[in-house]
Amino acid sequence: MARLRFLAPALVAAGIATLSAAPALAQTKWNLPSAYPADNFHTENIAQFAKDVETLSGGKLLITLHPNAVLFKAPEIKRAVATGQAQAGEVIMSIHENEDPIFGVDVVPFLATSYESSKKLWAASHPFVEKKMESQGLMVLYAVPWPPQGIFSKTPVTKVEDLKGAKWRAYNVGTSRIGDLLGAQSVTVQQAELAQALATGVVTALITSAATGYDVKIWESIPYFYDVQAWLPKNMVFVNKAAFEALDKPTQEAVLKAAAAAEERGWKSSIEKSKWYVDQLQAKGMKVEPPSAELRAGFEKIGKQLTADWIKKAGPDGEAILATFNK
Ligand code: PCA
Repeated sequence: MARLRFLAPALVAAGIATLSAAPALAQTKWNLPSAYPADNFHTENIAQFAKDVETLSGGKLLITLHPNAVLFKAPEIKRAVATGQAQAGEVIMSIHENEDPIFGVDVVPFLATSYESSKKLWAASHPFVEKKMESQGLMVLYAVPWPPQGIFSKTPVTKVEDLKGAKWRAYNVGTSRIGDLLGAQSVTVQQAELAQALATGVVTALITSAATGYDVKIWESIPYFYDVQAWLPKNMVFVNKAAFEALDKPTQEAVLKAAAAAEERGWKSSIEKSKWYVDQLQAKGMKVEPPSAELRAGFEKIGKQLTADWIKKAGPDGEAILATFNK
């Protein structure tokens, strides 16, 4: 009896919800898991994308964004979308380099270190990434780069040898391998767990953007930042292909139009905010410096090794991308 009494209001509420939500037109709802905080520039851009889709589709497609890896952890998002547990998602492309070298094209050290060259590299590699995603039942909507990657460290770094023995945080295969080549102890930690890993001393050095440094309040445990500008990794927003194809034509067009706008807006805000993020680190009292010539040369040497490895792994596709990129 007590249980019935407990259930009754819930049932009534559910009934009301069903009635009031009865759509005037067929409405589709998508979930979009992402792995970064709600106020990160990538995430804000996705939120705007979702709004645009709602407006452009006349309310026919509603996308709910789930930031901060609450729905799925970063490494799980792509599979969740491929298997239809979510309809769309966002992930850092290079997290999947272990599946296919093509996903690591934008983290080849010193290959594309400016926004301009990153754009060129994306244009050259987009068709190959798209082909791979399609083979997994996915479709790329757009991609946006993080600001250039630099070194954060608990202790001063004037040469690569200073990072020997560091507890080196990695976010993909490439950064983990860099840790190995540095003689550091690599530990893979995604951003959602990074603040804690820093606070507990599990991590003492890492390579990432000033944006992520800012997002995790890195100045609370790390005092040094060296603006190496080694590469600009991209996040991509993608969708389950079958879910996309189930939409009517005008709604599909609304998604594509909103995606094209999101790509443009995202690159613009990454560029505009990249300096702002570095300034914030400085304002919080961090020592922000360009790398010394020796540090830069050391990283370039490691970069050469990783570039050679990537070219070997990526085979003819990699060669084709580099040929277009170098034109
Ligand atoms: N931030 C993400 C990936 C690259 C970046 O700049 C991170 O550190 O997890």
